[in-house]
Amino acid sequence: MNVKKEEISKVVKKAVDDVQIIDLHTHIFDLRFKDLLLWGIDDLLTYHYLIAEVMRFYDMPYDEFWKMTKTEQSNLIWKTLFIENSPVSEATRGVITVLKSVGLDPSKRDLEGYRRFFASKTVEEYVDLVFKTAHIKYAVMTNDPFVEDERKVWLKGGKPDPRFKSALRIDPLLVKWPNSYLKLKEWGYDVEEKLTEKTFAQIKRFLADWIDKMNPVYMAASLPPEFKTPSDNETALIIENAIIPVSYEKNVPFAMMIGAKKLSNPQLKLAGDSVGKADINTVEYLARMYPHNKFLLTMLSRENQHELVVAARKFRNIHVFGCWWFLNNPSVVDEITRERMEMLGVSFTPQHSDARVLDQLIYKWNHSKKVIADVLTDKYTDIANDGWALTEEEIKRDVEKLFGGEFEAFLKRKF
Ligand code: HDL
Ligand code: ZN
Repeated sequence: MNVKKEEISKVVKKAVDDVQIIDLHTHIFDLRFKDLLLWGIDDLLTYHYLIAEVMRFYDMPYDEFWKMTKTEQSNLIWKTLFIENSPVSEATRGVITVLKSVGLDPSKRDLEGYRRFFASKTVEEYVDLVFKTAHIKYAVMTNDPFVEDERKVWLKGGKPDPRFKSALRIDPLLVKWPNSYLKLKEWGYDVEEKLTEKTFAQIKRFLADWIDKMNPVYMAASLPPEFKTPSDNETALIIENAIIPVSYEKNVPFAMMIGAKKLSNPQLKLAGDSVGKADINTVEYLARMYPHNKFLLTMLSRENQHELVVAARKFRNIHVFGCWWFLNNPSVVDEITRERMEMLGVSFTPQHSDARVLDQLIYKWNHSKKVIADVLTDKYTDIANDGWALTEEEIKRDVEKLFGGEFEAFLKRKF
């Protein structure tokens, strides 16, 4: 490594270590939501990624696993993925990163001792510990008004924790309309299954009501690989006739998370979703047809990544974020972050954690920051070697943009 690179690497590492992170997509909850917030070793070990991985080592019927208690599942995962086989996958490695980061000794392999540590913590203490350890300024939740346990918390109200912001998640509205229109009727919205002007107006009222209630940073939906607009299917019609107008009127961006193939293996339940290449023409159509709307975009297929970056170059109302789900592995995060930076500079958000278990904020960010810092160091070294004199302040400025500053700037823009 030449001298310049070592010096630059030190400055980049410090800036990335110190930056207060905006985590713009997670599945964690503030304390109003009580048991919906998952945390601690047994929730870490029974993360659906590890359930998919552990089942690969057994021929037991899936139901035999599902009948186990959480502790039994956790014990099986620990034995299989950590003791009988080395924890070299990203999700198993993540558990070790968490144990070490909260002051436990992974070399002890003492699952019962780890359980005693987490049992000694209150959830309030642990939220503080995790946010401090992971340097999280705030995390954006995933808030679905169609989930009864969540809905009742929103209806009750209560003081939000400023470290948790909301995102209005509307998958059921878009991909399960034949069911969700009945829920809207029950809640007092005069909709019918047929998508008439009146029904669109009532869907817009529903969205506006929930935006007023949640004050979301954005509206979001996970959309399948076959998602297409323009189209006369319900998903496309509701997006163009309800989501997009409300998104503009309320200045609440629409986050499209495209490429998730739901329940490819239904026997794995939440762990059963897969991935498919989606149609970038749909993304470009929406950005082109609605230039005053703001779209957050993440796509699940590695094969969509390069064309998504090109689309973002063409449409400034697209903000690309995260290496989502099956892409959140160091080898892929490195490739995607490099191609994004090479075509977008710092006008994107390289990562979100997608944490489902509070503790995962620690490992998902620890692992991603290492990769992002390496990419930045290489890019800075390239220009420094050609005479571009960088200052520490400029590196700090760029890092703050990449870890949420540019996202917040995008939210403020009016196209
Ligand atoms: O739809 C989503 O937000 C996905 O992130 C799913 O929740 C998925 O199960 C997941 O947790 N991916 O990391
Ligand atoms: Zn998610």
